[in-house]
Amino acid sequence: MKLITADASPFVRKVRVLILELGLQDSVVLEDAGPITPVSINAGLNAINPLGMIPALELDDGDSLYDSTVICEYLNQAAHGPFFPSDPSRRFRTLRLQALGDGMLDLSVALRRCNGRNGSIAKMLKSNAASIRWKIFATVSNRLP
Ligand SMILES: N[C@@H](CCC(=O)N[C@@H](CS)C(=O)NCC(=O)O)C(=O)O
Repeated sequence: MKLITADASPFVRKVRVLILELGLQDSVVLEDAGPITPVSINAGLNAINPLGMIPALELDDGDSLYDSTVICEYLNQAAHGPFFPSDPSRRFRTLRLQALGDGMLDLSVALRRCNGRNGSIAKMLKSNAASIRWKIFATVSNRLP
């Protein structure tokens, strides 16, 4: 399998942590995606993920998977890992925890794009980020999923 990556991507790091946890280092080759920007097309990446986003996983049979949530669940199943339980109650708590983490990562990516910018969208995102961070802190410290 080949994981299409970029060093700065927190979603790629999430998948790479799972690869280490599952002991799959020898089964997954890492390949840098090359230049990715929101306003340009990376043809090689788009052939694997029409959304043009990383991480994307190329399977040995030529098929591909994308979105870190799908990739993580696939890798866990391939390695018979413990991270996505099948019991419904535990499963949905796990998926909720993943959604919480992904929400924080989405925010971090959006904020990085605002760096050094002070337009109205950047200002709105920064103030949303402060509010969301406060809500996350309050939620997580009171009742961890
Ligand atoms: N929901 C996606 C989010 C992935 C994502 O935001 N990737 C960013 C890099 S951290 C990306 O590829 N951005 C390229 C773009 O927006 O064109 C996942 O979980 O895989």
